[in-house]
Formats: sequence, structure tokens, C-alpha cells
Amino acid sequence: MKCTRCKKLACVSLPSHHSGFCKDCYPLFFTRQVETAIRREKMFTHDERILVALSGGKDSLALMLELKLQGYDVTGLHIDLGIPNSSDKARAKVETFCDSHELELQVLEMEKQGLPIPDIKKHINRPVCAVCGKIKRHHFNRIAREGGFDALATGHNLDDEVARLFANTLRWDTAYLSDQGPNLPAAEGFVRKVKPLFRLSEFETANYAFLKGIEIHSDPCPYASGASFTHHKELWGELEFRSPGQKFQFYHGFLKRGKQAFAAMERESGVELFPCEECGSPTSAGLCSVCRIKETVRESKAKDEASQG
Ligand code: Q46
Ligand code: ZN
Repeated sequence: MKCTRCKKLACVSLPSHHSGFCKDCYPLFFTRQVETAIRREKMFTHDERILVALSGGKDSLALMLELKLQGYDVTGLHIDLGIPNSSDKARAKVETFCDSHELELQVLEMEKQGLPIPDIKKHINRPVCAVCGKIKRHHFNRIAREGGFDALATGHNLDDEVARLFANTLRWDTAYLSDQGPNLPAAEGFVRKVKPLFRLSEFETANYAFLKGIEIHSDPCPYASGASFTHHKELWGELEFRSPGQKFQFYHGFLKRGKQAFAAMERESGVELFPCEECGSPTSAGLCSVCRIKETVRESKAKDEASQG
């Protein structure tokens, strides 16, 4: 196959775009997709400050590099979850990456927050990933809000978005269906959340990271449970193989025709939000869910200590 742009030998074939690219032209394809996403979804401008959530994986690091190359004002935020033999490696990758590209980075240590993820696993009787995800979203939003950032950008790609939309649709979860998309506007206590990689598949992002020589953290988290998302991604991989472009059509169709209907439904049953008494994050009453989790862990640890001695 020849490169669609320069006619040299292509190294990446993209059936859903009816094209292929050589290693020099591929990053340009990637850049165009990110530019289109930002422009069409009115995500942010060059005058705004963007906080980018950096896990150390290919998506977040590729996003950070691409936004920097496009001249945006970006700061990285990494949350060190405190998971033994895992979090230190992820953090090292993020720090090395930011150093080598002269990118600003903030690191939040969950250990110092009194809530390392191993404590959640031990003291909270709920799936650890659900709680961990909640905690990360909470701090991303809080730090973006307190730091006066205009938007929080995450590295979710098309496969992530489609898998999540599919799971929400299987459950007809109207609350989540009304609140999914590549640009969620700011609301009381919440900063704008954007996903500039939503037009690009996991494969396309991995290719970019590889061709740009980004060193990524690719070890799976020791607590990962192989959640249903993984199966949904496999199913979608099969659909996409049989009919290239399906994934994007499904997601795009939802944004154009489905989302508003669910949003209207949810507006009617809207809940009023107040600042959390402890941390100021939006919550329906009293303490927010993360501050409640913190309290439960504290009580459970104190009980353990008392029974030991
Ligand atoms: S870090 Fe946290 Fe993930 Fe590990 S505990 Fe689960 S949610 S798997 S992205
Ligand atoms: Zn709180």
C-alpha cells in the first residue's frame, strides 16, 4: 500500500479512513484529527489554560505531546495512586516524559491525601476500580478548579468512548447517556471536560506514540479486574473489522441524535448540588462521596488498630 499523502510505502493502513500513511505523514494525519476534534467541538482556544490528566499510558502522553506541539498552554497532572510495584513506575514514566519535553507537571500523591488505593481495597467493600475512578475524577476536577484552569483534558480515545457508550446503552442508563461526550461544558463546581482524541482509535493513538518515540507505562494495574469494557472493546473490534467506520458512526450518531434526548430527560429530574462541607466539591448534600470514603477508611483503620492492641 502507498502513503495517501506522499505515495511512498505506507507503514500504517487505516481502512476506516480509506487511507494509509508512511511514518513521516502519519503524525500529520493524527494532528489533523485532533485539530478537527478541538475545532468542531469548540473544546478550547490558544488563550486558555488546559490541565491534562497524565496516567503514563500511551493516550495521555500522546495527547499531552500533541497539544504542546499545537501550541496550547498545557500543564500535566499525574495522580500517584500509591499501588506497590505499579504507581512508582507509572509516575517515573510521566516525570521523564515531562522533563524531556519541558512540560509543566503537577503530581498528587494519594498517600499524602490519606487515601492510597491499597487502603481502599482493604477497607471499602466495593469494587476497587469504581472507587479509584471516582477518586481520580474528583481530584482532576478539584485541582483544575482550584488552579483556575479553563478545561481538563483526558486521553480517552474512540474505543474508550464507544465501549462506555455501549455499556451505558446496554443498561439504558439515562443519567450517564445524558452526560457522555467529548466536550462537557463547565457547570456549578465542575470544570469543562474535553477529550481531544475522541476521533482516534486506540490503534491510531498507539501508532502515534510509537512513531514519536514516547516511552509509555504499559504494565497493567495489579488491581485491574478485566471489566466488561474489555469484552465490549473486543466485540467492537470484530464489528469494525467487518465494517470499517462503524465505531465512529455509532458514536457520532449518538452525539448528533441521541444525547440531547437523554439530556432533556435528565433535566426534568435534575438534582440540586451544594459544595462539600469538607473539600468544596459539588455534592447533593453534606460531604461529597470521596470525603465520605476517606472517613470510612479512617474509621476502619482505627478499628483495626484498636483490635490489634
Ligand atoms: S488504576 Fe484504579 Fe485503574 Fe488500577 S485500581 Fe482500577 S481504576 S485498574 S485505570
Ligand atoms: Zn469532599
